[in-house]
Amino acid sequence: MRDLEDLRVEFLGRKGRLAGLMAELPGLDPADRPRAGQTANQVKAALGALIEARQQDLERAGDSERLAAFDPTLPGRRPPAGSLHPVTLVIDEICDVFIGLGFEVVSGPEVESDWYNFEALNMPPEHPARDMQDTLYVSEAVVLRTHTSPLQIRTMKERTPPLAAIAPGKVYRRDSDLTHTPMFHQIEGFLVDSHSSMADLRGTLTAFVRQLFGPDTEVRFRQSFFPFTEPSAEVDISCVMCGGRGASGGETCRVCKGTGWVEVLGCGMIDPNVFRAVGYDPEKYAGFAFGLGVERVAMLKYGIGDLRMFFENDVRFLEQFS
Ligand code: 2U9
Repeated sequence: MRDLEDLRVEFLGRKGRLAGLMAELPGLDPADRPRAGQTANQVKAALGALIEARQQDLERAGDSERLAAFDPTLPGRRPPAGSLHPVTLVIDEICDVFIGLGFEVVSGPEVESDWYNFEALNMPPEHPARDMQDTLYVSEAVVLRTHTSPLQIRTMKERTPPLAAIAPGKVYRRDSDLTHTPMFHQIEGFLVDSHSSMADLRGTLTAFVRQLFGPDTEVRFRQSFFPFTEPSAEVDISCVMCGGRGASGGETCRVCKGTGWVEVLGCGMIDPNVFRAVGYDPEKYAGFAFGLGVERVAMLKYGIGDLRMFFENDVRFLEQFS
């Protein structure tokens, strides 16, 4: 192909041999000029046609060479299949653990009335958690749910104990910085029966974190406060990074900041006022509840350092979980 192009330039190019002959035409006897010009043009056309024909031959030969190299039995290229988002994977895994413990999974609306989101959960109008800073209001008494707790309220109102359910889903808060996003995922769970205690809560959550983070995981409960539970506690597990030593490779562990513990859950015994709001007699029933942030658990489980990764949808991040 290259040689052919060289030939074309040599004979037919702007400074080629034929152009050289043409340049000599004005010097010829005027009587000979027309015939010489005609002959030169015929030669030019004939050469052009020969080169063109040869070029086509060569191209066809190249095609059949490529065709001969083509193996039609090779498997095709698969289109990218996509994969489940790490938040979905963690929700599925947590649901599986609780289903195994006898819990059912409930779901419901993301836009809630003030009553379901706050009032029924022992958060009267002046309660600080209802502050405009935290809540995205749709209208005066309608909000984007700030937690999945309204699902438990709905379940209790519709049914009678014994009940054990978990409620996974999106929640919304007016919050946005390096460690908070206006939308994140929660899983809350609850159990109501004629007899249930803090010991049941402790046993359930210990079994849960050991299935999720491994059988050697240590658990500790610290007293805390939530409007909807009394007493309340926060649950720490031994650090997933350093195994509770507080350091790895001689350096202070960056996940637990050297404490050996990381917080994963909030929990408590359901407040009697919550039972009254749904029409349950607090003398007759007792129950426990707990809640966790899914992104936080996913960060601990997969060693993800930056919350924003979950929402950027960079395929290079997402395909690591398939
Ligand atoms: C009902 C009664 C009680 C759910 C609970 C927590 C403690 C808790 C946080 C964990 C991290 C929310 O995502 S987070 O910011 N949750 O600490 N949640 S007890 O208690 C309930 C729920 C429903 C009817």
